Amino acid sequence: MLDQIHSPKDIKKLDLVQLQSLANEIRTFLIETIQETGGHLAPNLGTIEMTLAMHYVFDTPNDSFVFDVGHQAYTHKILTGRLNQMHTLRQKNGLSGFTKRSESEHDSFGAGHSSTSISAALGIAIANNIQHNANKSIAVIGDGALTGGMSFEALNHAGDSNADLLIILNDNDMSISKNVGAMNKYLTKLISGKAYSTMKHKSLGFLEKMPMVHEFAKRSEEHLKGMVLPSTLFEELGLDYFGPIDGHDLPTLIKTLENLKLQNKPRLLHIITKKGYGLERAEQDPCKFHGVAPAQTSATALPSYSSIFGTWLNNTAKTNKDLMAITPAMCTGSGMSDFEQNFPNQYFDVGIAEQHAITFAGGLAVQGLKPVVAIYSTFLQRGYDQLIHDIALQNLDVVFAIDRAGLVGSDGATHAGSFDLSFLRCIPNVVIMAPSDGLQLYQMLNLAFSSSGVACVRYPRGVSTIEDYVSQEPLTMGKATIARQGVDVAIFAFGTTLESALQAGEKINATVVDMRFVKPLDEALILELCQDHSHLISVEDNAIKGGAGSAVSEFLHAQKLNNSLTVLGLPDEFTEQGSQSELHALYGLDADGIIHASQS
Ligand SMILES: Cc1ncc(C[n+]2csc(CCOP(=O)(O)OP(=O)(O)O)c2C)c(N)n1
Repeated sequence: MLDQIHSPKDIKKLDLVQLQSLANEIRTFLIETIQETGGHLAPNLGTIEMTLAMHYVFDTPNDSFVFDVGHQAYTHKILTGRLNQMHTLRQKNGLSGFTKRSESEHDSFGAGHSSTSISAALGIAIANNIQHNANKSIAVIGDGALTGGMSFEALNHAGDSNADLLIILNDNDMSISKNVGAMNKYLTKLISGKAYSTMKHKSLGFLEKMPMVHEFAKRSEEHLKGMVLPSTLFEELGLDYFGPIDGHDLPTLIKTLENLKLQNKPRLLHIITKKGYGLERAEQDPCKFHGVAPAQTSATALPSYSSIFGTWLNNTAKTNKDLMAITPAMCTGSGMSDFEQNFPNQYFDVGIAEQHAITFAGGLAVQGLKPVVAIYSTFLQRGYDQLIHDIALQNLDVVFAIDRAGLVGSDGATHAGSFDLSFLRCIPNVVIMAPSDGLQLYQMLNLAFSSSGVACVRYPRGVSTIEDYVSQEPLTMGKATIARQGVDVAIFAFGTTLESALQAGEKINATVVDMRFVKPLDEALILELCQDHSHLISVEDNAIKGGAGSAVSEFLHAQKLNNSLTVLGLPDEFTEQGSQSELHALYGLDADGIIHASQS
């Protein structure tokens, strides 16, 4: 049946039995395809029935679906004409792993970062109203994404509006790891038996005021679970609350959505789903199956940068009771699973709340504790003002362990850590270190932890080139080191671009410098090398604009030095998706790209 679905119109012709078989087919297809391509397996297995029901009842692209994060929208992609491209998922020139406006008219809002859906869908709903069209706007948000501050800001606005907005809360009790926080506990209480029993009574009264649905409500006992429950938190905020209902029960989903389609106030449908639904091992370990690697990923014994950070955290906490590690919902990805077990009193998963994570660290710091905020480069963008206003301006002692800096690969532009050097370098009081390997990462974390003020260590996704990395050998703040002596051409390599710089340096007999620090820059060494190197090349996996090469350029200009400088980095455009090595080649950051730059 799957082959016959070319657009959402095709599923509207199906009866319930056929829809159910289509759900099964999609499940089998997703399990097979995602294991090959890699991608968000467990989240997508949990949203098949919901998405089918949404497309059955509503009409995209006139009606708008806004999927939060967009990582659970594979069924939506399949139903909107992208089935035949699914094998290209997350690859260079292939389908995005998230919703993307340029990919389909059915993707009404692009995503990748969490907790934006209610804001965007509310904007669409209010625009629909202003433009006098009756199209529907639907946000799909997970219980994890609901922990993000923007969701609350949007609910605050939505509940006070008359917008024709439907929020579908996809509650699977999981973020990537187990979901956290008071809101999560509240949702659990809502779906408990106690809530159901009061709901049944109250909901019928509500429905009797609505003749169109009254008949239907009487018919369907199961549907009563989908009726309005006054006095939930959402009701108090001004939204009608419906549910909870079983998010894998297609008939109930369809009936409930048909009912909700008739309404035009801000309303929230709470559905309960199981992450990984239908695949036993994913249901058992939804965290592991949140995202899976492509089939042909080669196994390596080398440690990832995240795991090196995790080891450093464990080792350092043994002798530092003041160390407090904070993650905004990225425990596993940040290499903190062992730390969570070993040091539960020094560990805080604050939910998908980067802004809060940073200011919370500031609060710990003013009391003399030593916070370490583990955060992906791309998600640090969320906490930029907090970093400036709450941390740097007060020159608080906070370490930022910035993972996934530079090109991250198949997650694409939404997740690329392309900008951190640019946006950090301009903030006073901030030190920025970029290790060239795992050993240096360990040493830099030691240096960051022992120095006062704001210390950022940014490191990439992937594995270090070396196996042994635990070292108490101190590094000197702001000192670069010459990794290879050559003539005439000097390559200033920032971070892990050192490897390509050394390969290029061998070929063209260039001097290669492991810069280590972006701020403070080793100006003395640059001055020295300017004397007998006419051509300078800087290399970084960050935007050229404002990045580390810019820092070198600013310095040369200030010193009135005329050495020619070629700055290699990311161009002034959002980066592609693809493997990291494909992208390094594409942007001229591999050895060939550096050699090419030395010849121009
Ligand atoms: C701002 C931001 N921080 C962190 C992430 C990483 N992230 C992607 S999905 C996810 C969990 C989302 O949980 P939920 O909304 O419940 O969806 P589920 O995967 O459980 O369906 C997280 C933390 C992100 N995408 N955006």
